[in-house]
Amino acid sequence: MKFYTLLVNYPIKLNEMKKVLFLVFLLPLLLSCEQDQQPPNIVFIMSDDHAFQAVSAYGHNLNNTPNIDRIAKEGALFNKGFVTNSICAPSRAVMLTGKHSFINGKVDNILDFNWDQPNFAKDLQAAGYQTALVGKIHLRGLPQGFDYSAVLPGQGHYYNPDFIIDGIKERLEGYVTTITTQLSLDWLKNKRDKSKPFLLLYHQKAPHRNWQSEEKYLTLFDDKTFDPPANFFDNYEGRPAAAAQEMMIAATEEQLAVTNGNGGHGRWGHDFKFLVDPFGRETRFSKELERFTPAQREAWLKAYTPKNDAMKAANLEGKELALWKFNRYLKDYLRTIQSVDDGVGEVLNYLDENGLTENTIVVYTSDQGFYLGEHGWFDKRFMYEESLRTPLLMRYPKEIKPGTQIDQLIQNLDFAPTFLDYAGIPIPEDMQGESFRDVVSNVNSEWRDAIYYTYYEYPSVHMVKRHNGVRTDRYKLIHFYYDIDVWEMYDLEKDPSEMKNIYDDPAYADVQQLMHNRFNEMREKYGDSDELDQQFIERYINR
Ligand code: SGN
Ligand code: CA
Repeated sequence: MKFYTLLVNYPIKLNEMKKVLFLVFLLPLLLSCEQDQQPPNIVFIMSDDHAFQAVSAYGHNLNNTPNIDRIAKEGALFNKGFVTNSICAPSRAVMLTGKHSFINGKVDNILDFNWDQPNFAKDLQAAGYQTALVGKIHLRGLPQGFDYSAVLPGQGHYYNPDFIIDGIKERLEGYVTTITTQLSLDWLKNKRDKSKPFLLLYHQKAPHRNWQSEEKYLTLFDDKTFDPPANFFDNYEGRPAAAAQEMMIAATEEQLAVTNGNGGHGRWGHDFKFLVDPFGRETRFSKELERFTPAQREAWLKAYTPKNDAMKAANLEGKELALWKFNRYLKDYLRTIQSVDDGVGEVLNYLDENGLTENTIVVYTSDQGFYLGEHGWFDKRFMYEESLRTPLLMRYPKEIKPGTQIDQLIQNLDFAPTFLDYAGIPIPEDMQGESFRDVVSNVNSEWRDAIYYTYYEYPSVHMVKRHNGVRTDRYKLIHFYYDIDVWEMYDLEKDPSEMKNIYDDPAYADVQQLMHNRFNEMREKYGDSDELDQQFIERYINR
């Protein structure tokens, strides 16, 4: 306010009008300079199950995400952003605590998360930040570390979702992605103390299964036919754990009949949106439509009925049927992303319009990657590339040059220490991630050369076996255990789609030894062990 006082009192012979002009044009500038001296604000945008293949900045030509892309255009695009455990709630627990699943205790979607432990939002809050969490968090209990929280219970619903707002549940009418954006903007505009720096976790449910799109996008991509990835018809040779999964887009009727419990492979009702399947069997999808308002239901049926009728009339079989299912899945999935991208645009606009762009770190990422037909799959969980890797884009004009590309191995473990670093808060010694602040500013090229991975939720929906492993820039070693004892190794340079398990290939004997060493080093470094694996098996069985 020093400048303001100076201006008002300065004894120059300006008439009142000129003085007003100075105040109108100069004051906001000076105030924004003062704001720039504050620690940076943080908008951490996370969507659920958003594959990097479906962010146009990565160049896969499936869809257009101009608003998400803008973050990388004006900042950095990470080509090697990974998770430590490719499943929702554990990923969020890692993001909050900066610790691996086996240390923070939230190893799967089922066991409880202990909110009493430290997390970076608590640290920022204690340092004077205004903090908010809006959308999906998938961790039971009242979120700790937030001045305001509006979260979906569990997975949440696409249409007319319940939200738990500061601990009180209420049903809101409308589409979940839009509502999550509105609640976030409302907090930014009306609910925070604007004299303080802020942290907003803006976390979308979309594009999580079962991919219900907003009314205005129900027919987007209707005129397109997508080709599946080259390994869509994978036969899983040499990879028994991959063969045992239940997450096929185009499972046969026989495979669907033996699916283990609820969920599993792509289903006619829930996933492909048929009220009556092509064999004349009623699905349970009509139950899901009961949540819709009459107008939402009408829009939905108007869009899907002709498409479903045409599909039935075509009597598709075999490969053609598989490709039809692939297209139905991919289009619904991409439609939900369009609304996510719209919301990102609205939040970026808010920052622009309020002079906040310069001093705000914006991150866009997902809780894990996702299969868009690679190996014939949807879902995630495996340590194979498409679910291990996430989209990761980041903008902070003060430190990151526009158009930066980052090829270092970054993990979701690194978010907590990175945010604390930017905020000027000491990073707790027991956090296991590293701040990548210098990496993204191209200041420091020293960085890790391998990442460690664990996955625990088995037996469960999708039947992905327990495994852990290590990935370097070029190689990946995976160990599947519990009811199987299988090692896999991949040369990502020669075989980026991980079709050939080279673990027993004599030509790679040296690499195998090196990777085993790396694996053991990693387990030791982070404090993981066979005993811990066994403990988590017992906890799971006795839950
Ligand atoms: C639900 C989904 C699964 C998904 C898990 C975990 N089935 O169970 O397909 O793998 O969530 O997803 S659904 O029929 O409910 O859609 S996660 O992202 O929350 O980990
Ligand atoms: Ca998820």
